Amino acid sequence: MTTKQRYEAAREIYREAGVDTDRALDILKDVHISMHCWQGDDVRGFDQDGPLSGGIQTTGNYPGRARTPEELMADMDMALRLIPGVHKINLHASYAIFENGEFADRDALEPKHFRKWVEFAKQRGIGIDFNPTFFSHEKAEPFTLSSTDESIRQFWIRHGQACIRISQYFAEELGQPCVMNIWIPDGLKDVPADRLGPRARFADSLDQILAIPYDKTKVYVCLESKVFGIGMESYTVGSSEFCVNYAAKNGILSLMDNGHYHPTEVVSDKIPSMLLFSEKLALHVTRGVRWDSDHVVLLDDETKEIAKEIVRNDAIDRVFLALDYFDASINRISAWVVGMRNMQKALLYALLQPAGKLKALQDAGNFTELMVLQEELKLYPMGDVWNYFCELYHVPQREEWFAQVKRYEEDVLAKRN
Ligand code: RNT
Ligand code: ZN
Repeated sequence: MTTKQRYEAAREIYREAGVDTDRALDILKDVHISMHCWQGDDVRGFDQDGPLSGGIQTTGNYPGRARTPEELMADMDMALRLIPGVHKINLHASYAIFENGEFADRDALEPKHFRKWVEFAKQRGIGIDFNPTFFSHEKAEPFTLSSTDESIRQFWIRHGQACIRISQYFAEELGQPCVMNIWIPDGLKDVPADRLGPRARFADSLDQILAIPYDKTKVYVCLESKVFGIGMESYTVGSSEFCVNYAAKNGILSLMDNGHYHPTEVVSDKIPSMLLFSEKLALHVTRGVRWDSDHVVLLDDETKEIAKEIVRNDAIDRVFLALDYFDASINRISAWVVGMRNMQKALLYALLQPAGKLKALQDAGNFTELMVLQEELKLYPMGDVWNYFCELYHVPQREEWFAQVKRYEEDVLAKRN
């Protein structure tokens, strides 16, 4: 049987369950996911040689890490070729590209330092999202926007402001909004004597960053919270309550990273509450494993639940989806492709649920039938629908894409050392 014939058979099975697979694929093709550049080089960036700091860590030293902008761009291209649809790329300020021997510190970054990224995005017809980099820098230890040292705090405020200008440049050049996410690693390893002071300074710093003029229809500033970091186990300045309240009060977006909460807390459950009170929401989709918050996204239950909350609440246009993980122990291009395709599969899974029927069962108190149907739907032939989607958008089906990554590893990655 051809892929199309399999799809047609699957379409019939879903149709009987009240699901329109053609419509699902039509919606899925328009979902743009922001692919994080930092998976390609273990979050090193191009503006300094120091270690990765901020309580985040990559482990492993799989060969072939991108060492230059050209290598990173080539690797991202390779990944994007294997992912159906049109997506965005997500950059950090530390990925500035300095030309002709010049250098600018984080507080002096300008749009021109990202000219090559704009060129890259333009040629591929994709957008760019952005992140100020408040880590991996000599001035980032131990505090940034919550520092008691006024000159350090001002340095990072200028960095935030510079990043807003760069984000607006991306939006204007590329004709699509830029999501700019602020995350700071500030926190304490052990029991604080003052939890309020750092947060008050952080709030004031954010006020100063946001005080510069910018176009809110072009730049969506977000604030990402976190419950812990390595070396910041006892206290983070940017806690969940801080970030959600600050964002709501100041007209910016909350960004929820599903690796940043207590272990039994799930972002999927937070999404509908956020949607009730905020017009837009941003997500970092990732996978927490014990102490780590940044494993490659799998097609696991929580990823599917996140997708369901977005899809069945009709919020595809209100939720900005980005991936955030970094694994240096496996082929880095595969890490991207697996995560991106899994996010799409999770969305497809959600789109293939008879949402109205399931909701009616819940509302009517038919919990037995609700469970029966939800469980049976898990083995419906989604794979045949997914493969057809891959065929439609000219990317390899099933694990066939991996042959291309292997070849690229032999031809390109293995030659880097
Ligand atoms: C860290 C945050 C943050 C970073 C990236 C590199 O815990 O999740 O989003 O991972 O900005
Ligand atoms: Zn994150």
